[in-house]
Amino acid sequence: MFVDEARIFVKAGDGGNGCNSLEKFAGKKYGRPNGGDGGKGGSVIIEADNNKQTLIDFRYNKHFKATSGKQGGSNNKNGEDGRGCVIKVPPGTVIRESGTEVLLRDLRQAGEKVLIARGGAGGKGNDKKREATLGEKGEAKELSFELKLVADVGIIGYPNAGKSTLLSRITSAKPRIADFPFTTKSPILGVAQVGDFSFVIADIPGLIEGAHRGRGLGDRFLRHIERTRLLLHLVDMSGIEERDPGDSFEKLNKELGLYSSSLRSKKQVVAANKMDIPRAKELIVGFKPAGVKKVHQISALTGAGIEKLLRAVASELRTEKSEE
Ligand SMILES: Nc1nc2c(ncn2[C@@H]2O[C@H](COP(=O)(O)OP(=O)(O)OP(=O)(O)O)[C@@H](O)[C@H]2O)c(=O)[nH]1
Ligand SMILES: [Mg+2]
Repeated sequence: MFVDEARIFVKAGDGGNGCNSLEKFAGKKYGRPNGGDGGKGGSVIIEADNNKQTLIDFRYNKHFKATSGKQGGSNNKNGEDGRGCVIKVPPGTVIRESGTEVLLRDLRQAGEKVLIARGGAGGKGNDKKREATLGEKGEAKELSFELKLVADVGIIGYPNAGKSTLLSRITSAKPRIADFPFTTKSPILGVAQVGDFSFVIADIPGLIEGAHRGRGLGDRFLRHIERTRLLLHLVDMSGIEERDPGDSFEKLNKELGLYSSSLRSKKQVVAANKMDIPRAKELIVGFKPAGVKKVHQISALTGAGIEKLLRAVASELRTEKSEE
């Protein structure tokens, strides 16, 4: 199951209390203070890890606690520090404070980590203070996670347009392909290679008009292409679905705009798919979407035109990179 939202609770360890203790000497009325310090509480750390692909781990396991520091002892013995707790999340996890939704951190790359709840400092023993002090409380937080996959290119299109077929042809990913809409139920990533250049491409469930109102599988998967640098807009040119390709193209872009203006303004490479079907050759003549300089004619099934399409995508990504 693909889970891309989660809510968890974290609690850092409390600091151990300082110790009040007096070293007794024979014949002396007052002893020398020798209470040790309390140990520090462990902190909670969140780390992005490539072995994690979704937030499914957090469906049932929602509470994470670091251990508290031990109390100080007599003979100037300091308490042991608490152990930290490391939570692993997939790269692309956005961490917010639950409720306020204040952004705490966006962990994009594997290995990136953040200290999210600090352990409490240990109290001082009476060997340092007149009176031993209490340990501080460790921070406690409720967090919300949102996973936004990190891909360079996102494939968008109506259900059945051939998005998964294309992904399976250009990467080693093995998405389900079938002759009915909404075959793909969750995003899938693959790595495409063009010469020595490679990029990550995401296949997401098909979109339909009204997706922003929840029609079809809705627009909830669009978050996974929000961070792409380029969209590959795949249009079914076969006419099998009784859809006019030009009309579909416009409608899908409208849906993108209704979701977010930044998604709508993302650069698109447009490809007409299923060009192996004779009817597609007739329909392509009338397919002149406004503002689109080139429409790549491909067949994800036979592989025709794919090589050229990939080179165009790679070159767009390269120019964009050099502009950065
Ligand atoms: N003739 C022909 N059929 C194709 C081509 N590309 C895909 N198909 C067929 O179209 C159907 C849908 O393909 P998918 O790749 O599952 O489509 P999708 O866009 O991923 O669909 P959803 O996951 O439902 O959004 C399958 O039966 C494919 O075999 C093509 O270039 N030519
Ligand atoms: Mg699919």
